[in-house]
Amino acid sequence: MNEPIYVTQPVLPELEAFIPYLEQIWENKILTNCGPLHQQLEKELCEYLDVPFISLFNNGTIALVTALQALDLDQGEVITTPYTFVATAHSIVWNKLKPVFVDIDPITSNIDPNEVEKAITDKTVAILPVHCYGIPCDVALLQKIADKNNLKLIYDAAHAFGCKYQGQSLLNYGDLSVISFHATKVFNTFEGGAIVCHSAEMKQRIDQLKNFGIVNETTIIDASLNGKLSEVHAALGLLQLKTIDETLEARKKVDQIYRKLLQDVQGIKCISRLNMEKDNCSYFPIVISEDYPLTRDQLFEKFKVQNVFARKYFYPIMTDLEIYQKYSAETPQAQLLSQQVLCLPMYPELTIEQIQLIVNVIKSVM
Ligand code: T4K
Repeated sequence: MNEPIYVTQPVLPELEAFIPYLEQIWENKILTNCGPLHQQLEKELCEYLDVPFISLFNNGTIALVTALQALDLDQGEVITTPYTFVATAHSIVWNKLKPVFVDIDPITSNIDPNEVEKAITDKTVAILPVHCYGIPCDVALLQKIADKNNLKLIYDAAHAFGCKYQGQSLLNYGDLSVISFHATKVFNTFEGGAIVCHSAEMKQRIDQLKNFGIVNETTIIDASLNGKLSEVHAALGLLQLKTIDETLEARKKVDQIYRKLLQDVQGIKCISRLNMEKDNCSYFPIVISEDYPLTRDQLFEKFKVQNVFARKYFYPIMTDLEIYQKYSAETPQAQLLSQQVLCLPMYPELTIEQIQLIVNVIKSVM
């Protein structure tokens, strides 16, 4: 039996390279609260990602919660996609806002701007789309809708580290963008995340909110969380940045090989990535239609027998989860995609032999 192949495997630097950073931390005894490594990582990330301001967080979820809080939204409705990870919806509810789920465009798997427009009411305060799998949303149209209706636009860009689209970082669109640096992401700091914003004033507000709302010893601006990234995590980020271009290049190769080997398999469609100046190939989702001899769930089980652990990102959709059923909505495209999608293993160290094995499992029933 082959070694287990998981949906992803984190990239890690050489352990020896990490030691000097730990020695520095041990030496100066600054462990957290936006120390020197934290500041350096913010600076280097702004340069690498080509974004004006970034605030690091201990994970993407707290960053999402804080992003919504930072915009001071009056209690109301936030239009979002049901085809996502639960953190997107949780962040809305944590802010005592009401999620309004609308359907997706099945080609991109992202929120459908026409459906967004239809769902706007006088209670709507913001739109929270997700660049699912790192595939850009229709950023131009969404901005137009947000401007026309005076709504805030916050992107859940958890999957979109390093993507460039239509001449700039994908993270520059909207009022705020939130990234995740979780172990399963393209760029990881074990756990971590960040908010990208457009002004020094907003960065200052976010930095205060991620530190309990502290302005100074006697002033607290809001009841907010502790979202700070530690110095150890920041150190790892600095090291990961040194090899990120190689990481992205390796992912692209895996993506290309899969596409080539799967191009003629009846009933299997690889979700296309839009034409981007820079893509991160963060996931490799395939859609299994009725023309394929097995259902998605049967293929998922068949993989498991072969020690291959593909994942159903994203199934079930939010409105099918018991906790979100009270926000139910008609979203047939999201429903269908969630029943047909399977994310294949995708990470830089996946070998040609492993890709071949995965493809053979798919082809073996033809
Ligand atoms: N918004 C969106 C759209 C998101 O997708 C996410 C997170 C967020 C917001 C929130 O960001 P964070 O707060 O997480 O920063 C994973 C991740 O935990 C989660 O970060 C991610 N999205 C989501 C899509 O997937 P699981 O429960 O599927 O992960 P898990 O533990 O089953 O890991 C998958 C595979 O990865 C494992 O089978 C093996 C491998 N793995 C995983 C970990 C954690 C490793 O090899 N090493 C590891 O340390 O949720």
